[in-house]
Amino acid sequence: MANHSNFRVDAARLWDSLMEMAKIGGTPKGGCNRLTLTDLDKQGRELFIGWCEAAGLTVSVDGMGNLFARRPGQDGNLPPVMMGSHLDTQPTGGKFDGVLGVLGALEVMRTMNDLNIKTRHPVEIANWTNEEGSRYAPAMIASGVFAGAYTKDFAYAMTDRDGLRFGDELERIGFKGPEPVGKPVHAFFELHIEQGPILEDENIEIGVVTHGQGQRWYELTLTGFESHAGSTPMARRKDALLGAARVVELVNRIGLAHPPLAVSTVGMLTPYPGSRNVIPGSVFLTAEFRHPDDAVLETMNAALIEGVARICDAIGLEHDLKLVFSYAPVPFDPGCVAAVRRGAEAHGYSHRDIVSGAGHDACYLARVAPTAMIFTPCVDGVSHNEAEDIKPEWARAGTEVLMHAVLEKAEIVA
Ligand code: HGY
Ligand code: MN
Ligand code: MN
Repeated sequence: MANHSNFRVDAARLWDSLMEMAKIGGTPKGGCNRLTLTDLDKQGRELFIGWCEAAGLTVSVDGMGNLFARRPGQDGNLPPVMMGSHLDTQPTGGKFDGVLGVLGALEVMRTMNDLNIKTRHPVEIANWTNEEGSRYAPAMIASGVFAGAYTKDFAYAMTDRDGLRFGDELERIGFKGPEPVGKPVHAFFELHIEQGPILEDENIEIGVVTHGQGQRWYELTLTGFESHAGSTPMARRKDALLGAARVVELVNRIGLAHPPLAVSTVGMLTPYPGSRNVIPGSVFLTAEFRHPDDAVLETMNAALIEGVARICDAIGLEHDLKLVFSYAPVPFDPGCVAAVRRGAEAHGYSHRDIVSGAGHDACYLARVAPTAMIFTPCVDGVSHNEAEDIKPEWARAGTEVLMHAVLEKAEIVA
């Protein structure tokens, strides 16, 4: 195997691209608000496509808006080695969640061009639509359709809080592409910030991701009875917001009951009608659990169902509890994980094995191709926050390890 441990990337060029992309949907606090299928997402996609075409890559779009930028290999009939992530962000997201993986992959392509590297397999960058799941749930829907976890029609029918359909919005921004969703992939690698504190706390440059933890996402509607805040006696109320408050406490208690790895969160809570002198008649809220062991997720699920029923009985509320997203813990491919580890060692970067707390498109790609992830530290472990930040040297290290792993699987021929 050709020695390609000395390939350095152009860290300044990568950083410039990251900062340029961050201007699209940039927020006053220095973050990014580039929600999926918005005009800002369209602008980000178009900027990325321009860069890919300037690097001589051929861009294609599939029926879920997934973007693929292809660099030919010696044998065009072989399935590509793919690397990528997502350009969509949370509403108060950062500059690097997802974007580092897409633009790090572009930097790998640019460096391969600089060094005139030829590979046996084609190499492709992927930008997966709607990884975040903020505007449209479930998350990772487009890599999920690519991996056969959902149908395209299911995805097209998803609606956001304003009732806008995924399929219509994809068409509106001009990225409902002609390519079929799903194709053979030789191997997939995703570079991503850790979004947690472990690597920085331990002063480690590279996370060799062995697993993605499992997740369960819920939507819950509590229904009571709107009535006058001043003239309704306490004993005669059906206060949906009181119920929601107890559910928030329940969800937190369920997470705390499975230390040290379980996490539980209520992220959205919308009372109706939202008038200060009306007892809320209904509340919409979301809950989510995560853990590396599916049996623990099952126990948390049961505790939620029992707890919500008990709370509603006590107050006299109706409830509709829906599981909207669920996947079991994902082990990544040992061969690809070893390639990542070899990349860190070849470049002399400190590294440790780590389980991903966040979900990623790689968790679905692992169903259809040998897959692994590379983590970089992030400042104070902060992500899904406008203060999200990384050091340029971390971006360099992650991108060089990505390049090493991709070239190992794509096989250098010249
Ligand atoms: O929620 C997640 O883990 C990812 O950011 N979609
Ligand atoms: Mn992400
Ligand atoms: Mn995210």
